[in-house]
Order: sequence, then structure tokens, then C-alpha cells
Amino acid sequence: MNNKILNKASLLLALLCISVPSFSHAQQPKPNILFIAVDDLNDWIGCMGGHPQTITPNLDRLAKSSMFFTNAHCSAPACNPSRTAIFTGISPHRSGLYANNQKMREIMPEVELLPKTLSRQGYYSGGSGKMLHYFIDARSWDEYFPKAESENPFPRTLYPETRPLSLPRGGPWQYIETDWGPLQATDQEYGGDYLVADWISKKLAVKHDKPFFLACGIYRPHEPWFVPEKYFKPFPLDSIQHPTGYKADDLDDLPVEGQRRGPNRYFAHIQKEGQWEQAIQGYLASIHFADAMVGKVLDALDASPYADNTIVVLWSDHGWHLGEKQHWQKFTGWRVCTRVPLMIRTPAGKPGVCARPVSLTSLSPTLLDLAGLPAIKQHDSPSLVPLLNRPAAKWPHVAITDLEEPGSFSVSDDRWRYIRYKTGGEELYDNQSDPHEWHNLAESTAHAMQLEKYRALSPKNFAPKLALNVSSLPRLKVIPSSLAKTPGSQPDGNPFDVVFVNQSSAAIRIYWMDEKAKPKFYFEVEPGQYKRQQTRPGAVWFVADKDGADIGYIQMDDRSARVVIAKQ
Ligand SMILES: [Ca+2]
Ligand SMILES: [Ca+2]
Repeated sequence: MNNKILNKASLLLALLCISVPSFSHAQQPKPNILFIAVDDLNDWIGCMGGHPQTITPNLDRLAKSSMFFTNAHCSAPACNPSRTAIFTGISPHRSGLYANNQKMREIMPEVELLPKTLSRQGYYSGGSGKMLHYFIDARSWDEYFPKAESENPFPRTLYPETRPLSLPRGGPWQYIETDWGPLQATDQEYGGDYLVADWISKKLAVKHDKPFFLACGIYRPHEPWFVPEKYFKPFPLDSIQHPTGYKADDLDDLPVEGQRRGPNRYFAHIQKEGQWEQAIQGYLASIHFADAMVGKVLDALDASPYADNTIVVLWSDHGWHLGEKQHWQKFTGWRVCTRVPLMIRTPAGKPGVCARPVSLTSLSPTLLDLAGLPAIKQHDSPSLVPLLNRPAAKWPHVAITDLEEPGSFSVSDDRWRYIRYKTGGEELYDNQSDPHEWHNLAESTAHAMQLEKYRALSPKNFAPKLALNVSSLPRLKVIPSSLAKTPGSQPDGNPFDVVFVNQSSAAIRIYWMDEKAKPKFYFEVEPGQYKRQQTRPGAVWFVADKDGADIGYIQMDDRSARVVIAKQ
């Protein structure tokens, strides 16, 4: 054991005059760790009071027996950057991983993730379900379900036979999973998170000869909101209440960047289809289901030999909008999107409530601290152990949430929240009087001092955002066709890149099809070369060979992709 670490720990104990479990002592057995993630869960849990109708008895009982953080924030309001920051302990503005369409192992090929650090220090690291963004990172785990080598974290899951089930697709811009409805199935037939909770529960029932780190990734309430019917039953459609944070004229006082980021087509489409209440019902049902799966795991822990020597951590990767600021989904800097449930229960720790601003990037250093393991230099956020011991302890930190373009972020402290967009727009909110962030005070002269304070506390340097390697982009099918029979573009939605990769032995010619299906020549791609082009959902591109002979066309989906012209 590193003496410096021991001295630091003893000093901390002396300073705080409290007793914490002496896990840092080499002779003491290490605590087990149960690490539970719930995807896309906002504050709609009973103990956070986000929605009056939510039913979450298991999350509530865990909160009661834990240090329950009421002011915890994600380091990015999207799965991939948030989870990467949790597992690496490195914030997006330091790593350069800001968005879902980047790849962790391209940006940080060698970084060690928390489960690997723990394995290296004598732990068994096992996991199941979604912990990272749609991959497992096999090398970081001792065991995974499904098998780590598959790099697919999802066990079989029941989906409706025909889709969409409830919400008609609004256009090519729409994420295919935005849909909801009950399934006639038992939990077992449904599979998915049930199988994840079941695997974790079984791991809790067996004898371990090493301390364990067990990661349980519950996927609901991530879309689509299909769960067994029994979880819909407590929420009859005619009883559904709108989000308490919704205010129809909330956008007037926002800077132009906020006015642009708030309203999106999802919410407009859902309202147009008259499905706002169905959607809220689907989210409540999915949360209720996720809560039951958490309950299954907590019951398994209670019944196991590890009930008294296991740290339990439960977190969500970011919040979620259901109409607040005319927004649906995530990706914003407002509190509804950055604030997350966070509960940490330690074997000897006292339950409590902590309102200090904390970041999920602190989870890795906190667990190493609790396990008495050496700190890792790259971790950029403080351990939460002082707050686990004394929730009102002095805490000179703010929580930073990076948005997906470098230089846009929010800062959360005990009371205030500050948002800045890279193009200069600013927002300032007093959460004490305004928890829904309805009143932007950034323009108010009475709050000039606060504004200055948060400008000063803002990150100053932002790692550049690296584009995805072409080979990692999803590949779109080229549909064989003649130019005459190729449909026109119906571009609709936000722009992104398409990359034309020419693996054939001759040049290829790329045309854009206009709305009337008239081709417009764009460029040639030489053999062995590729070319990046901005496009939009619903756009149609045509590929011909160097002599103008037809190859086929590509219709753009809702995200970046590559088009590969193979050897002719
Ligand atoms: Ca998520
Ligand atoms: Ca407002």
C-alpha cells in the first residue's frame, strides 16, 4: 500500500473526525461493489419528486438507505460521452469525446477503465447489459453477459411484431426507436433487462473468492418504451399529467442558441399526433419496469452473503426532456437533462441526503478511494468520500456538463446554474427559486456578479472533437438502379456527413438527386480514395462509374454513414 495514500486517508479521517470503514488497511478485505446504471432516467423517481405519478418503490428504498445525491450531474447529456467519462474518470473537455457518434477506443485506445483497474487490484469484474455505449470493451472485464467477445451488451429482448406500434414515423429525421406501448408478455418472455437482472442476481448468489465489481446495466427507460403490460396498468391514459417543468412560453428569454436547441421536431410531431400523454405513459411504465429490475437485484443482494460488505452505486447517465423547453430527448444543458439520480450506499456509511453539486466523473475516483486503492492521475474529478461521510462538508467544486460541441457547457453549483454556448450565448438560473429554469437571469444587471463568478469557474480549455474514423461509420447499402429510376431527395432534418469510399479500381462519379429526381453532378472519387460530404436525412445520392454508367443510389438515414463502392 502506498504510504502517501495512507497518510492522506489518515489525515482526512483526523480532519473530519468521523469513522469510515478502514478499507485502506491492507489486512481488511476489500468491499464488493454493485454498480447499477439506469439508462436515460431523469428525476421522475419518487424520492426526487420529478413527476407526481411515478412509481419507483425500489429506487426509493435504495435512496433511503444510501447517501442520496440530489444535485448530481452528468458530465455530458448523452450516453457515450457520459458513460466514457464515468468509466475513464476523464471529462469530455479533457478527453475530446463529446458525442454519441465518436468511438472511445479511437480517441483513447489505451485508457484503462474502472473494471480493469479493479481487476488489476485483485477484484473480479463482471458485467451485464448496457454499461458503455452499445459496446462491451471485452478487454476491460473478467466476465460479461452476453459474452464479452460479442461486443453486444444486450440479451434477447422482445419487440412488437410490427412497428411502429404507436407513433407513426414523422420522417427520415426521426430516431426509429421513438415509440411506445404495452407488450403482452411476462418479464421472462420480455427478456432484456430481466435477463440482465437475473444474471447479476445469480452472480450475487455464488461464492466469490475475490472481492467483486458487478456492473448491472438496465436499458429502460431508454427508448423504445415497450415493456410488459403490467407496468402500464398503474398509469391509465386519462389520468396522465404533463411534466411539471413544462411552460409553453419558456423560450422567450433564451439566447438564440437556447432557442435553437430547445424546440425539436420530436416534440412537435408527438403533439401533432396527439400522443404526448401516451408518451408520458410509456416513460412512466418503462421507469416502473426498470425500478422492478433494480428491485430484483437489490433483493438478491439482501439475500446473499454479501448484503453487509457491498457498496451499492446507482446512477443514470443523463436526464431527459418530455416537452420542457419544447424539447424531446436529451443533448441540452438544462437541469432537466443534466441532473441525474445518484445513490451511494457503503457498508458502514450512514444514509443521508447530499445537495452538494457533484459530477458522475467522480464515481471512479470515489470507488478507488472506498476500496483503499491508489488514486489514478488522469482522473479529473474529486472523490466523493468526504461527502459520504458528511453530506454538508465543505465542497469547493462545481459540476461541469459538456455539450456536444467543444466550448458549450453548463456549470452547476449549490444553488445556481450557468450555461454557455461556444458562440457566446449565456443563461443563468437560480434553482432555489426556479428549479425548472424558467427565468433566465443572464441579462439581469442585478445578477452581474453571479454571472462573473460562473464565467470564472468555467473550463478554459477544450480538447478538440475528433471525427469518427471512416471505417467505424455505419455502412449504407447501395441500391442498384438506373439514374432514370432513382427517386428524388426529400431532405428533412439536421445535417451530418456521408463518406463515399471508393474501393474499386476506377474513379466513381457522385450525383445528388434534387427533389424532382434530377441528378446534379457533385464530384468524382479516385480509386482507393474517399470523400466526405455534408448531407441530410432523406437525401438521395447516385453513384455512377467513370464513364457515367449506372451503379446505384443511396438514401440517407438519420445519421452519419459511409458508402463503400467495392471492386467492380
Ligand atoms: Ca443514455
Ligand atoms: Ca424562460
